[in-house]
Amino acid sequence: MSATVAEILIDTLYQLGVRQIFGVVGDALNPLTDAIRRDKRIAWIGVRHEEGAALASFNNAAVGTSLGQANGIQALDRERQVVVAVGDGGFTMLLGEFMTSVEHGLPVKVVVFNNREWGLVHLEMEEAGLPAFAGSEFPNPDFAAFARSCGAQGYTVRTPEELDHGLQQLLETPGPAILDVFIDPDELPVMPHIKMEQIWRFGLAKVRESLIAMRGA
Ligand SMILES: Cc1ncc(C[n+]2csc(CCOP(=O)(O)OP(=O)(O)O)c2C)c(N)n1
Ligand SMILES: [Mg+2]
Repeated sequence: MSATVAEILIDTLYQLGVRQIFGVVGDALNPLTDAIRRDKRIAWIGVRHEEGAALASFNNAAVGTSLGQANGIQALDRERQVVVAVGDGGFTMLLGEFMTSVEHGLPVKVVVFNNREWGLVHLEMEEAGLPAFAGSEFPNPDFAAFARSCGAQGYTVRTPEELDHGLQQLLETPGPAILDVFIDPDELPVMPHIKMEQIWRFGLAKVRESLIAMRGA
């Protein structure tokens, strides 16, 4: 019997290393969940809504969950200050959660590491010897202006010298607040284990990126 699209998809996901899928589906995706149930190699973990999926999968290093978690923690104990350190990509995945902080008067403080890119993904491409794709970079809104438009406070730091003052302003704000910290996109994250092979491929990717830049492609 020939395979269905859902079965091929599940097999491909399994080959790519996927072992759990968190989600909520409407009827249109029933064939997919049915294929997961029959296949048994991948576990289906049903949740009530998309944000729940992002939260439930935190043990798989899901980005985008931190402000939702911070709101929950701050609601449990309003006396202790909750500070969120979050990448710009992860933060913009669930930006609306900041309005939840405002609505419920949760005084969370958000420090956004603004490098205008999916930095780790960019590095992973280069580690594989590939020039980073254009799609790994993105424009951002003005996070401080966004905070103010929500009825909260927002501050911006563009140089290392401004950081201390920015953090002080942030922590002295009584309600929810965002500190938008501009980071050099070329700064490399410190990885726990680095193999010689990765260094070699990273160099190769940099040479390829230079050649592409010279060609103007
Ligand atoms: C929900 C989810 N989608 C995609 C990924 C893959 N991923 C791992 S790191 C990363 C980049 C995060 O970008 P950002 O938050 O801007 O942090 P940066 O690496 O730039 O510091 C992505 C997309 C993930 N871990 N979780
Ligand atoms: Mg980033």
